[in-house]
Amino acid sequence: MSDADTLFERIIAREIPADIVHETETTLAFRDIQPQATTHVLVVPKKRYRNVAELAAADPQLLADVIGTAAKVAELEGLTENGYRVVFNTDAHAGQTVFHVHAHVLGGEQLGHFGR
Ligand code: IU
Repeated sequence: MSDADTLFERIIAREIPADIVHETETTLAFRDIQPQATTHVLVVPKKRYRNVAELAAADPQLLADVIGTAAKVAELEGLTENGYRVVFNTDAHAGQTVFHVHAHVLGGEQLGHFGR
């Protein structure tokens, strides 16, 4: 990938600290530094892809790993009874700011309807 490294490569490499919630061989889950819900955890594949479309096209198993880790995080955080949301912001109109694909796992309260 030609883009400069993102902060997430440095978190995966343990070069900068993060509040890690769960880790698998292929994924890492850590708390968002600016939480948008009572529980807000990011799940990243350790291998970098720009966004979820590129990940899906290149490595569907790794996408399944990311979703599986999101489900595990929901379980660990006590979100499964009342439900939760998994979001992949993809490029400009969605406000993607870090170009290392990540799933947002949001819950712990009643969430507003998404959109604008
Ligand atoms: P987005 O979907 O690309 O907009 O989400 C990026 C998220 O990464 C955003 O919610 C930030 O608060 C979060 N984040 C973080 O948790 N730790 C960091 O070091 C950086 C961003 I840079």
